[in-house]
Amino acid sequence: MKVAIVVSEWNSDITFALRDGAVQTLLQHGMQGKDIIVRYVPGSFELTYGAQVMAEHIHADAVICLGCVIRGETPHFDYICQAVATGITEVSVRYRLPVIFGVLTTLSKEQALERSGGRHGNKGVEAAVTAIKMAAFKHEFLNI
Ligand code: DLZ
Repeated sequence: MKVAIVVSEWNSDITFALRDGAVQTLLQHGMQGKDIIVRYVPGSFELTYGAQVMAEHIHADAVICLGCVIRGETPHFDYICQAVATGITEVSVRYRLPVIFGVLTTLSKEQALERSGGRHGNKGVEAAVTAIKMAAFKHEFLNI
């Protein structure tokens, strides 16, 4: 299995914690480091393009998109969230590839911290588990 991870550098204290949670989870489930490809984009808005490039150039079983958009700090919060949600869905449909939405969309930095290794867990871990499940789902039908 091969998994590509696209990480937004905006709010990197949060997104790098999501990345670490995702990578650690994939390793714990038996993946090897060489099969986990991590690349970075400037902000969550660019996750769609990042996912598309990964889908085109890496023969991955799933792509995980990790980002963090904070409403209080982001005047065009709704546009970014809507764009990335729609964008990565389109990549998933177009390339017939599981593309996982690991983007925190929170009201405050505190809420983001709680979901990137705090009391609400780590969304990166959840994204990795979802990627594994969806890759297995895909393989089940490829083998029929
Ligand atoms: C510009 C911007 C702002 C204000 N806030 C965020 C944010 O909270 N989270 C995030 O991931 N990115 C943010 N960005 C950057 C945009 O995603 C994008 O990188 C720029 O608009 C350039 O296209």
